Amino acid sequence: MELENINQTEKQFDEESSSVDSLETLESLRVKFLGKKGFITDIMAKFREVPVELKKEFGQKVNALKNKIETKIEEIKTSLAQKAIDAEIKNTKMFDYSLPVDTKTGSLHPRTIIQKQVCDIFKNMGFVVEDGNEVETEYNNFESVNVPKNHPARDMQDTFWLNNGELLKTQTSAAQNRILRTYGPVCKVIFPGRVFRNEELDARHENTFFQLEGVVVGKNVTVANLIYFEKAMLKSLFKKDIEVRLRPGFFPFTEPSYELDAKCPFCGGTGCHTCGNSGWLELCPCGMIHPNVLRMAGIDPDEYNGFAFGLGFDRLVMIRTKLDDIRYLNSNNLKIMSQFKTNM
Ligand code: FA5
Repeated sequence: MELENINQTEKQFDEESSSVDSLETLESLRVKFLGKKGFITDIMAKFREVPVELKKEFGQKVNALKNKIETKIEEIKTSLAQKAIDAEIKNTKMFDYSLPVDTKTGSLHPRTIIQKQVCDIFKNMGFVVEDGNEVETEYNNFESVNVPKNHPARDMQDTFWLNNGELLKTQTSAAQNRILRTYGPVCKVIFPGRVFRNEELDARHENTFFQLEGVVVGKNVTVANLIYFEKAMLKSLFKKDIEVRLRPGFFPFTEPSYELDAKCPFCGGTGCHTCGNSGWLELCPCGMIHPNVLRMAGIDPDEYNGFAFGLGFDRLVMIRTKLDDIRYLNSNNLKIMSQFKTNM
């Protein structure tokens, strides 16, 4: 009778296990047959009632059935897991290497693009393109361009000083002395670079921005030459005449000094927050190189003269790209930066 019960249970398990299609039904099956109140526990509880001569056979058969059920349940579990993986793979869009490339290409920073364009324009006018350091000596940044210690002009540029007495250059003019020594006395050189000033930030002011400086030294160089080069550069860059104005300025390294402003392209000159309501963007301070600066670079000011300019490069990029806030240029804001392509 008890042996018959084992056979019945096995038959029932075979039937029910053949239709299991989920982990939930498998778990119910396991509880039904192997759980504390399951069939196998029930059968084992009857061991005491089995006649002695059948006990051995009964014990072996129950153990065999228990092992079979455990093994089968593990098999079904593995097979269900595999089916789940197969279904996931089937539903996943696989990478097809034969499809045409659909990747977003990056673009250069607008500052990089426009710097290349401006450098090319100056190169076409016979200028050499040079470089400068970002960490500079006090001598190069100030003294060599006629700004001695305690000169009030030092206050015009709030300086980041380093512990070793050097500084983050506040102006590209810091490279003038080295460049004039290297290329002078007859030369045409531009030198773009990043400069640093401890300034309050607003739509026109950054603490880390770019300038593009230029020097021309020769015999009988005039202010008319300076204006010609500036206008030629702007015309070439904007492909049209840009309205500019020249007003007197002051720089210790130039005499006379001027400020070249461009008409604000955002408001057309009526005044807006980008131009500080003045209608003009201060773009390019410039002037005739001070004799002291030439002298300190080993050039005789009685024989040679020249002009220098220090284009506010980020302001130029703003005008060219119609960005109304200089802070975007250092923001790494891809939404904005990715709009500018190499062919702009
Ligand atoms: C100078 O730095 C001079 N070295 C320029 C110069 C060179 C004059 C050679 C004469 C001869 P200034 O401090 O004005 O000058 O700065 C030059 C330009 O940099 C400004 O016209 C402006 O366009 C830009 N600029 C100045 N401060 C900032 C700032 N905080 N953020 C962005 N641009 C600035």
